Amino acid sequence: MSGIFTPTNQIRLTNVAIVRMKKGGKRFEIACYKNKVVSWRNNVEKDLDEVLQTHTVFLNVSKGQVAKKEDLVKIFGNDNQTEICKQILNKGELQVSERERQAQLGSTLKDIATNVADKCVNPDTKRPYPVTMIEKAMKDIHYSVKPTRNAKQQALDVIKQLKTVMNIERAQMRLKIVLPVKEGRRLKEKIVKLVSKLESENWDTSSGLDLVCLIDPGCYREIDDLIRTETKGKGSMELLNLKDMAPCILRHANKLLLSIRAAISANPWYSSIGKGDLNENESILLQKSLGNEAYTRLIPKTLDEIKQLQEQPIIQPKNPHILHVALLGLTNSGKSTLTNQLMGWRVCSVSFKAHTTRHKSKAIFVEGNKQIIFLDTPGLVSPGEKKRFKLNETMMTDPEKSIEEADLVIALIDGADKWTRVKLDSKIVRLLHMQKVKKSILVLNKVDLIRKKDLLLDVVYSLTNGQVCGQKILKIHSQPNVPKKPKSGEQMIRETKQKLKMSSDSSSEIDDAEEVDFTTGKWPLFERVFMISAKNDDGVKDLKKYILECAKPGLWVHPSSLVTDQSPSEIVLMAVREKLLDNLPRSIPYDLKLDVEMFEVDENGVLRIVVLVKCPLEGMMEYVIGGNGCTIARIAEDAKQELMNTFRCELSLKLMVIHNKKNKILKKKNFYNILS
Ligand SMILES: Nc1nc2c(ncn2[C@@H]2O[C@H](COP(=O)(O)OP(=O)(O)OP(=O)(O)O)[C@@H](O)[C@H]2O)c(=O)[nH]1
Ligand SMILES: [Mg+2]
Repeated sequence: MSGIFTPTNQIRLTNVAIVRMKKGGKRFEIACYKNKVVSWRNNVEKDLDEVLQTHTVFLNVSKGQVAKKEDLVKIFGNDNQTEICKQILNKGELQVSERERQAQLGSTLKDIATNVADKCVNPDTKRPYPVTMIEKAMKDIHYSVKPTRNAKQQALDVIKQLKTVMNIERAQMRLKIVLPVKEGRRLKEKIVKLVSKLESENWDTSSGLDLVCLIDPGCYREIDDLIRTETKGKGSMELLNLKDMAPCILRHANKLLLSIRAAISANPWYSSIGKGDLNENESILLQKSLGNEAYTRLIPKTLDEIKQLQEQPIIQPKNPHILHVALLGLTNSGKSTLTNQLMGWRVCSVSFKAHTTRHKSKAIFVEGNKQIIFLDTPGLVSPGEKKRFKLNETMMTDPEKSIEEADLVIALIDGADKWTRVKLDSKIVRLLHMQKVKKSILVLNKVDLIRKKDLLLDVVYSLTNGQVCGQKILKIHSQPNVPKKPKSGEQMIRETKQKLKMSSDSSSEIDDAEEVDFTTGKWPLFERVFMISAKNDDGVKDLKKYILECAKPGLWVHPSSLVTDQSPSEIVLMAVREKLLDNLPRSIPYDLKLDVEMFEVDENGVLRIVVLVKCPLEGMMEYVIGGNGCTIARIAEDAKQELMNTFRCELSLKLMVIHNKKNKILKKKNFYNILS
């Protein structure tokens, strides 16, 4: 008799996390769901069925070999599979692959950093640190993540250790304590010893003592115990504020400005530079009064903050300098990565997929008396690409507008892309030619990906036609390693037209080409060449130094607090789009429409955001949501982390996946939401 025989003691499982225990000279294993073992051990998950794939003890889970009853009785003293599973689950060793272990450690490190950022402030500014800064500091102190302890527990250890390298403290809680007269007299001293600052103290002969104080969150339990046990329920404690953070600095600056203006307006030297601007004397006075706070920079979250920022006057420093820098390059060359690195702040969205940036945006950097405005642009696109990726019209015109505004143009080339690095794209050459009076520099990015670095010299030679800043440069190899790429139809037509010296009404490129051939892929007028890795922050310091040196005397055009001209909802949509691009296959992310449904700051200062992800097809919704909602949960979590780094505050992000057209009908049926 033929057929496949499956032994009865063989069970096959997939996608399992195995926990192994050696006992009595034998090895026993249990099959669990991924990510659940640690939750069980930390008491977060209490339902055993959510952890165990099956209440069965195995000898080998991968081979599906079940343990024999007699072995269980001999070694564990009984054959109760559930009890033995529990023993193994609690004491056994969780088996993970090296890749999984690294991924787990990475995500725990991020969780710890988020917890620390959430709990702590810089005591000087009373403002929280961004998560990325905490992560970096944790790496600097070589903090080793313990996989068996949860992020919250480890965060407390990390805070202690971080205090040795940075100015960090737990954000204080504000409490109101009310005690009857007798208990007030008896306990006041004890309580005062436990608080870090007594803000107010009121005695009333009838109601008793009323204290408002700031405490370290670590002392909360002790104070609570003291009041409950010693007053036998007569005293009370109320949490007024979970975190004592700095008040909105903009309001402070504006109020101060009004009083300064009122005080000096009678003086003869008062003359305003322009509407809302400050003259030098006002600026100096305001800066003196505000100290470093005059430069507190933020991305506004509330309408109030937006309004205040818009109304904020431009405080001119002494001897102000300014520079507009446009970043030009093909999609994916790293323009947004470089902008973020130069800013030291995550302002722009970055993704490995093409066409992440959809609009030009400004990122404003301030150092000393210099204001640098970086103009991040969408990657240069041809009409064909615009149609294929359903891109908006502005993506064609934005780079041109930015370059018009710029004083310095950075042509950014992906140095690791062997197809695009051999020739400057004709769209770049055309734009450089349009504004050739402007200073331009060549920046080769992603050099971390290039093994043979000397090859870059040939690339530079070829892109600059062997000339930088009017000087000839040396050629190392006889011929750069230029791969032959099949010519596009568009390119062949252009070349044929040039050969025939035809001019076409429909193509402005060809019109312009009567004098210059943009297809040569060379630009001999670059002032400088830089080779960098924007991602690894390699060589970016030198580039930044050069940019700062290029700044020219001139009034600042934006208030010093302004970080970007993108609206908060634009930032949110871009961050969600970035993570959709990173996590969804093929062209799906390009077909999704996004809408901000809710954006508000709650009473605890937590930014609450809801974004609608609209799918044109029902089938697409499954991809976006993923099995058990895991894809959309990952996207929400990743986008949340990025947004916390941008807004530098706590936030919750909810993504709702809905059908684009049948919005109303399907809202109930196909509505999915994840709260992260
Ligand atoms: N290895 C490496 N990757 C980089 C570097 N700079 C950027 N990248 C990666 O390149 C990809 C594209 O980066 P972006 O900054 O989004 O590129 P962009 O030019 O703004 O792209 P668009 O907005 O689509 O025009 C991302 O995956 C980045 O992480 C680098 O120096 N080294
Ligand atoms: Mg970009």
